[in-house]
Amino acid sequence: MGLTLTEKILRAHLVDGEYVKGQEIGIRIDQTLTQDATGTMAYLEFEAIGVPRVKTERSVAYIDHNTLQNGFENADDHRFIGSVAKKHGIYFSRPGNGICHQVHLERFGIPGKTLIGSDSHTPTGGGIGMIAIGAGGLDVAVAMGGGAYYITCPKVVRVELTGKLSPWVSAKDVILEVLRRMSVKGGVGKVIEYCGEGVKTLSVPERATITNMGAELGATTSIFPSDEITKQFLKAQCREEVWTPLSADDDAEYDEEFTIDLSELVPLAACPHSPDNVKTTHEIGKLKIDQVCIGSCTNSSLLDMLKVAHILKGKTVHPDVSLSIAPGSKQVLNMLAQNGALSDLIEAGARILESACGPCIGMGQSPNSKGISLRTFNRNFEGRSGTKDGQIYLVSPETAAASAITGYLTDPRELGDMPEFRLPEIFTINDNMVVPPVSEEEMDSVEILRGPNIKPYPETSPLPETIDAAVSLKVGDNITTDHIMPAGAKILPLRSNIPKISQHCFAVCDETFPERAKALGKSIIVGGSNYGQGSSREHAALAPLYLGVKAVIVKSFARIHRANLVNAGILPLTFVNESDYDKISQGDQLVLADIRKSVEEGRSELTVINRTKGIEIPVLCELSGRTKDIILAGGLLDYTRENMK
Ligand code: MIC
Ligand code: SF4
Repeated sequence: MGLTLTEKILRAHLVDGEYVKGQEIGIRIDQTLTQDATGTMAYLEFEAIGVPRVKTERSVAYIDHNTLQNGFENADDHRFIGSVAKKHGIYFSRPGNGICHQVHLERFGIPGKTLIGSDSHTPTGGGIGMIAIGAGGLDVAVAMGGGAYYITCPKVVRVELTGKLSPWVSAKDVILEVLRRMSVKGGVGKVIEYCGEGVKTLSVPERATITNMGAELGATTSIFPSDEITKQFLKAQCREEVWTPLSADDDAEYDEEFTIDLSELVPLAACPHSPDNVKTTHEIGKLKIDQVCIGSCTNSSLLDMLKVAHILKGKTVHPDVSLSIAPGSKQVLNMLAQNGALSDLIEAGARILESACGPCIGMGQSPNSKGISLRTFNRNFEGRSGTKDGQIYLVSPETAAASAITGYLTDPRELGDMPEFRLPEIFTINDNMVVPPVSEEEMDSVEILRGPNIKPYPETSPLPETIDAAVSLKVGDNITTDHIMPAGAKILPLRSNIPKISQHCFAVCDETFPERAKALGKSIIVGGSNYGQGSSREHAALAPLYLGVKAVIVKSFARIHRANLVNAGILPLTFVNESDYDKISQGDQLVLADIRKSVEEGRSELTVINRTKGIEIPVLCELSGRTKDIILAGGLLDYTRENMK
């Protein structure tokens, strides 16, 4: 039996465990990336681990999220990250150089390599045939120190692409179709592998749009083969030498498969407030809009921007619409300037933003009250835009640009004939905004620049004998990390200060939570299914840790958040019977008796005693040998330190 591409790469990197689906495996990590909103904490953790130089083949620290500097905090964090990078062997991509995933694809990604990044959209690298996975900052810190990265050995889904996209239908519509079919939890425990004749019709930036937004499926990652098109892209980036051909064997067996005929796809949109709430633009109808934002790591490539510039050329943005555009990297912005397309955008009235995440993470451009905003981004969770009642629709750049002119949601096919958009034979290469690290001999001369807002990792403690604590919060299904630890321009500057940022924990659901949790001293959170979906931010675990949360009991977890809870030493439990969710109320006093002994003995079926209601509830505590030891030690940091002695 042949192998899937996923299995080939994972097997070649296997350093711990057996390649058995559903079991935990440890893989060697070739490359890492961090961004600034998760980076300060990741580098504090790296320092705490105490390895002097990164042991990866390539590690890059990007500054792209916290680029609004309306106070000293973000600028201090940038300086801190820059100094750590310089000292410890990490390349530093300065603010202005672009969004981590876009730049990494252009300048650093290598087919067949493994990459983990402290950002959930790291799977963008799958567009050139990498196994690229989003992870918590601490996992990235451990990988930089040479440690393995652990995942559940995934199932592999084959998505066969046939046909060719119709004019003005876009890669974004492909991934929105996959989301419509699989939902935001359909990818949990799986890698999505794209195959078939249709793959050859998609350029690397198009493939990267699809793998990027595979994060919204909850998938471990997504991957395309590395073929002649990949080679061309790398050649145009003057990196042809890193190319290798990679694909699945013809007789590879998959766990699931389905086909998408690209020629049948039509322009789609994800409606508020979930990326899988997908409808055709026709089903939604002539929706009047207030704002259009084009950019983000999903859709900010040169190809996307050239299409947008073509649509806007000679037109004016509708008087009722504010259009902002953030090209994904300095390379993209520079090439738009060189070929004149930037002028088309400016002439039309677009508000050009710096090459960064910007509005995608609520760093500016929040829409007006109840504002309807079309965005080429990947997430439309409630409140994420910074406007609580904002209505965000996720669309392709083509749909976004066409709508910016008409003032209502517009099917871009109404634009008529589409010219052929080609990637350049050669991109403009200038890595002058990437600072290389100093040599090992010089590292002692580098001073680490620590600003006053940078506070240490919160205190941890080993798993106690018994957990006897009240439920400080009960929430429903599909709680995102944007609910647990909101982002946005006001809160993001606190990412390096856990005591302060924890005051905003669960602000979207219940503003009284932090105070209540602190007053209780120790507590438990109860949630529904797909708890913790969305980002990789470990702050969604570190803030609860700081506030005394000892365990989280839910119907099901999203992958990265569950790992972050374990890393923070918080016990992740699931209901054996989902209906038992109804048997616990906020405020109930719960007991997990002899929990330390049970975990030590590796017992997975445990009983929670609800003392308030006088009932017992069975829960699952599914920990592998390694995660068991991490929980017992009080988290991954303590575990790693102990194991490195
Ligand atoms: C996001 O898109 O939600 C973010 C901001 O990039 C996060 C990381 C973070 O919260 O810093 C992600 O996707 O992991
Ligand atoms: Fe940045 Fe948005 Fe991409 Fe997250 S999803 S990395 S905030 S552009």
